[in-house]
Amino acid sequence: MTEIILHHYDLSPFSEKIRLALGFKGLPWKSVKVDAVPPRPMLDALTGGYRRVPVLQIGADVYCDSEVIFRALERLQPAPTLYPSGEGVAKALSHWWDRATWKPAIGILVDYIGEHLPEAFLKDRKESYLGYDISKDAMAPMLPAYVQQMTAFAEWLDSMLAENGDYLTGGKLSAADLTCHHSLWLLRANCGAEAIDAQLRLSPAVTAWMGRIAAVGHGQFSDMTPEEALAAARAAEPADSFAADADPTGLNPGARVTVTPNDNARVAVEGRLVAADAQEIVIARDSAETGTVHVHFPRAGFEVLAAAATARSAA
Ligand SMILES: N[C@@H](CCC(=O)N[C@@H](CS)C(=O)NCC(=O)O)C(=O)O
Repeated sequence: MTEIILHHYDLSPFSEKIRLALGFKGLPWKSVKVDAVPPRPMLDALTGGYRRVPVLQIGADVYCDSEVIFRALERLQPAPTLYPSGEGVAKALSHWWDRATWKPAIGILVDYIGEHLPEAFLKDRKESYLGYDISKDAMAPMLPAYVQQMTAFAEWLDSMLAENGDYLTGGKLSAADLTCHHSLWLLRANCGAEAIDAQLRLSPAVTAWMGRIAAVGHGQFSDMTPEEALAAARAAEPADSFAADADPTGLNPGARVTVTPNDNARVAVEGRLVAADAQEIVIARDSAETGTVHVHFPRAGFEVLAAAATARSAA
């Protein structure tokens, strides 16, 4: 099997979801560490400039965003499934959690450790990623509101566990568990579990569930250099593993399109449309460093437009 390569950094909670998913599926993987602050020229060569982490690479196929990475892993190895209660509930829960908790979680995080974050990190997050200032001083006035949001959401997790048993969507772990774990993991790991459990009123059921998710582990992995990852892309042909029915907006294969996240880090990646359905879009890109790669994105949370239309709307 072609190697599974994860481009990530340790403190990235969205990467933690994927490390756990690889452990859960028992898939061995290669770890390529990227800097927490761009530039990341070798990763850009693979993705066409998508500016977030994690990115998963399997040969000449590159998957941007944790949702489509889950989908790729599920295709590669269906069992054990990440969707034991169906895809809809797990994906909807994940989409809500990722978007609703990210700003509150960062606000609480910087209250504990904000003074240790380098200036370059804060500048990058404001100017190129989130669009707002995440320094401790800037976020402090809203701290009570962030705690209120996280406390409300944590009670919903408790209610799901009371209803469903060991995991959020039922008796078996799903993608929703790996997602809802991630921002609490970030806070407990960096601010102290005891302090966070008390501040966010995490119930014993929620903390026991956190323990069950952490126990999944990251599976078997070893380091790889970014140069080796680029060589792996060059040596491979993109796979035809994605059987697309059709793009819901009538974009045709071969069309030049841009794909842009609709929440933050709004960098457009341009390429030739290869395949699309309601859940996933694949574009082809060519470069000397990588050869031809297929770059995959989810549809939910991303805007796909004809490249000419993007140019017009930017003008
Ligand atoms: N929707 C994306 C969100 C990814 C995301 O925001 N990742 C953070 C790190 S946890 C990031 O990219 N931060 C800015 C950066 O590292 O450049 C996903 O699910 O993968």
